[in-house]
Amino acid sequence: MTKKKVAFSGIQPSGDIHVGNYLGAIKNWARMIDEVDCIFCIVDLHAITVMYDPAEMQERILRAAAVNIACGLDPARCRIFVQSRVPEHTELCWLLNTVTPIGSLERMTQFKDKSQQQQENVNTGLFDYPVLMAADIMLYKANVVPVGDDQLQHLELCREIVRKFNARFGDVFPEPQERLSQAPRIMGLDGKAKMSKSLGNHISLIDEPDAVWKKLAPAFTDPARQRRSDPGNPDICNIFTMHRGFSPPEVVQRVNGECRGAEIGCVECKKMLLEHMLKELEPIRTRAKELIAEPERVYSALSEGAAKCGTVAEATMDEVRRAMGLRK
Ligand code: AQP
Repeated sequence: MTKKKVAFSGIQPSGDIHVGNYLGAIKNWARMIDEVDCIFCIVDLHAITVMYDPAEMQERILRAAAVNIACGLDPARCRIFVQSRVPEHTELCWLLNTVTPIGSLERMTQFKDKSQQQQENVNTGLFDYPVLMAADIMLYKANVVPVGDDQLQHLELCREIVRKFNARFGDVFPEPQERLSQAPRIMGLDGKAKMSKSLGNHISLIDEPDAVWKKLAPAFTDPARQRRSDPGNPDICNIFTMHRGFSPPEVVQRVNGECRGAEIGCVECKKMLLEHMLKELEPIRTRAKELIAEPERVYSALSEGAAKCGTVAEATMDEVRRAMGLRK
């Protein structure tokens, strides 16, 4: 029997998980769950590289785990755990630091963007974030990494680290490949930057229907559409990108044609999106809220996931320490 490929994915407990995370990553993860050996990690050690309130962190982790499970990451069919519960992630990060060129880290656009956003807290962890991400992936010898396109540069760096490590210490790690979804970049509702937990430009997966409409109604569309009679270009409209993620093909086709022909206004288009978005998100919201109300069930799934991942992580670290001459 051929061994299943291993997929690793992470999500930061840095705020409420949103439609961008869902269409760009989580929906894809849930689809892969039976095809590959899936490992999903709530990456709390990444989330502390920005300012945060320690009193809120455990609640954020619970919510992130509950939402992911509600999206279909069934702990009976995959491993889901919290990063800081498997200390080998940070040990491997340190070892990989010794083969990672500073120049490569300096080129990372996420570091540059986040440094701009938090000029009072440009910390070493933020700079080293991509090496910890490489460690997350390499610890499980993952072959596949499903991500949104904002993470492609980090993944390219991970492959560089794999090549440098293997060239120096022997062939220990495979080179992981990305798997993008059909909507690898969802823009924020204001159209200025990608939809992010921390930029206040998102629709959360657990927002109530009224709140979703309140955010969707004023959302940025194709600026060429000043009046209903102005023809639009769905290819550059974030609302259309979300239609492709949520609406059935016949609705996507209709919106595409009617927007170009100015037969439909942006409000009508958004109302159609709302209907299909809510249809898909309603069961997720209900299930996530049930799980948040039963934290012990979530914590028990996370502990089980950490125990299973810990065993794999220990074996990899044993191999790495030997390869690097740190053990006989
Ligand atoms: N806007 C997006 N469109 C498509 N995919 C996205 N992802 C994030 N934003 C979008 C993908 O979601 C997965 C988990 O992301 P993350 O939590 O690890 O970190 P992030 O990319 O930094 O997400 P946020 O929401 O923007 O968080 P903050 O504001 O905390 O930085 C990843 O696969 C990511 O590509």
